[in-house]
Amino acid sequence: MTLQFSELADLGWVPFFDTQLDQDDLSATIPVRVMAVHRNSLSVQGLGLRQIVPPFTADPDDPETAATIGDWLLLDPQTSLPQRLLDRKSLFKRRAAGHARKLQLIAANVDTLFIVTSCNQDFNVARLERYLGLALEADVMPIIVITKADLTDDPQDFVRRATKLMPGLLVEVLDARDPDSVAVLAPWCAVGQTVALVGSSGVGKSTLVNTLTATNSIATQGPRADDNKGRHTTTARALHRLPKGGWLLDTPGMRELQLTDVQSGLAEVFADIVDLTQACRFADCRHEVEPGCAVLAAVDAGVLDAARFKRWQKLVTEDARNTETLTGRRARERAFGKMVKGVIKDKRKRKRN
Ligand SMILES: Nc1nc2c(ncn2[C@@H]2O[C@H](COP(=O)(O)OP(=O)(O)OP(=O)(O)O)[C@@H](O)[C@H]2O)c(=O)[nH]1
Ligand SMILES: [Mg+2]
Ligand SMILES: [Zn+2]
Repeated sequence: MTLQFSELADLGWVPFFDTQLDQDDLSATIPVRVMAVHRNSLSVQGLGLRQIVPPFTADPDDPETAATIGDWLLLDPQTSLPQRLLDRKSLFKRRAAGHARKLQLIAANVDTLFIVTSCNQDFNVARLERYLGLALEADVMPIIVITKADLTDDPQDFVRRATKLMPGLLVEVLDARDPDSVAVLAPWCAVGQTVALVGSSGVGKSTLVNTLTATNSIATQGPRADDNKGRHTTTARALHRLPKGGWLLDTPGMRELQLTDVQSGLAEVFADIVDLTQACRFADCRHEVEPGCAVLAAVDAGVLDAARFKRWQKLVTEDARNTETLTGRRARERAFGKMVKGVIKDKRKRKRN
């Protein structure tokens, strides 16, 4: 069963979402995409429909089921209230800084992540690997976009170094100010495609967005004072239409994405090392001093780059630390939530009797 509406495809609807609907859903509800998130409401868009609806969480016990930007919802046409959150193709999430480390959803159903760096001192393979881990963890296809090609004699050297990060990785080098140069990104900006950008300050993200959208709607930034005030030129969380028909995610949250819960993403970036660990003599090998360590052997034999191995170790340690504390906390929070619910139920029962 397929929804034959090109307008939905325009919004990013694909068969993956069709398969989640039965005949009743189709006749009784309207699929809409969350196009913008406001403090206390969502802007949604569907077939000939633009509307503001209240926030929606499918399972109050699970913060991951809160509708976020890019999500697809089924609306009840009578009440205009969201009824259901469709499964996502991809999800960016992060743990907020600070003590509670609350889960924040950044965006759902992004197809492509442009990992932006430039042909200068910003180019840093360890940082790129982190971003790759984030993309793969979120189930989003990463593309390395290297800007400022015009400022170096040998842009291809940067391409070579980036391409080595992962087998099959796509890398583009360009001048972010030049529409002809930026045109290489067109395939990922076409109708129905949703793209997002990450990268350090000053690499040219806003410049790239301006060129992609052929406007000056998103301010580029010159050097600025180092207090963080006024730093986030773009504060809305919204999907913006690209001239090629795709959607560009614009949210400050992408800036704060960090390395939490990204084991599987990292395992993909460093698949070769993970494979090697299978051959270590001890299942709990830490690849430090253990006899029969296949990873150390590969480094010794010159098959595995020692610096890359070090970066992997550092990422894995960091991730383990983050995840461990989170799992513990989450379990406690769940237990507490259940307890509170139980008490409330109890009270209600007693009142009724
Ligand atoms: N020569 C050259 N300059 C560029 C290129 N891309 C960006 N710039 C310049 O680099 C500076 C920073 O670019 P922005 O687009 O503001 O960088 P940004 O990534 O948005 O930075 P934040 O918003 O701070 O995260 C601007 O002066 C741009 O004009 C490029 O490909 N070539
Ligand atoms: Mg910017
Ligand atoms: Zn080992």
